Amino acid sequence: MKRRDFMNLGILGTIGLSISCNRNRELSKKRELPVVISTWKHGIPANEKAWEILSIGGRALDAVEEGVKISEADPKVSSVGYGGLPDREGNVTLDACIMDEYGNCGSVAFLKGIKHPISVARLIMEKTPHIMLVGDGALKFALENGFKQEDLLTEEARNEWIKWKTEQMNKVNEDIKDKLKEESNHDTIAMLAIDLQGNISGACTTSGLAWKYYGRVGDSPIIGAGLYCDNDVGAAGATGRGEAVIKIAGSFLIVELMRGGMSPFEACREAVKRIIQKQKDYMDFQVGFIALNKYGETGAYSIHKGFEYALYSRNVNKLIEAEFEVKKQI
Ligand code: SD4
Repeated sequence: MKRRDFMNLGILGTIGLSISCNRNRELSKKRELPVVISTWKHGIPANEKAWEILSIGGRALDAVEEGVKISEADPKVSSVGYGGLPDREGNVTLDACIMDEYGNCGSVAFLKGIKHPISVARLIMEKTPHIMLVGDGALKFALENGFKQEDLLTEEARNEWIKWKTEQMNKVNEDIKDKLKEESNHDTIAMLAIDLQGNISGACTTSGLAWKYYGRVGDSPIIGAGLYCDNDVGAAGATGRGEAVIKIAGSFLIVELMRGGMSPFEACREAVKRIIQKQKDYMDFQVGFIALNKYGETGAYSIHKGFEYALYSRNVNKLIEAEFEVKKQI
């Protein structure tokens, strides 16, 4: 490279940097905190709970934990906690993770019989030298720390499972037999919040895909896939087919794209495009992302039409349909 070209590049770089610094200064002045964003319609009551904490100056970490507990306890939410649809053998197995403003995180996977896996994840984060406990180990830890074991399979979820099993037995085609039911099972809650102090935390909790294999773990408890937070930049969370999200380290990717200057919306869209470019079967599954940056800006994007998210900011809690790449709704 010639010296002059090199100097021109240097000047362009400086101009770019100063434009982005100006934008950041403007955003900093305008930011209105707190803000909480979460996936799907049941994010509305979850946001409501989170807002009670955020609006009185509470910590984002407490807000996201208490917020998602509303979905975990709701038997009508068929992809989270109590009332979640079981695996193919009839077991409700739960995955969850949480991350705070210092980059601490905790996670549980393949946990059975505990209604609030998010609180177990938080306890692992705060009370152990570890990040992730799974299966029997996670259950043992929960019971030793005062959590109660209960049957999380509701009558409705059990009936759905029996219906699914009967349908499978009547099918001759092996391919169809092995297909997971996910089209109507996209209710995982990922919640991101920024508090009045400007600190960011996130939580993600799910019963995973219905009729999954026994022992299957999705993206939701995987730090960087189902959830990621960086207090200097922002946070992201995911819903939909976990395998697709893990393959691109979805939430980490979005935070890194925001670090590079993208808005939350642009970063979510770029992550969806990444899935579409590399995963040829994207017409068969849904993935939706939400993101929040340190200025309180939010964004979302999904592969298919139909992904909704709940946004509580400036004292208004509303349900918004995300923009999407493909019109076909699944
Ligand atoms: C999983 N991502 O276990 C979860 C499922 C989901 O809304 O998001 N459902 O793959």
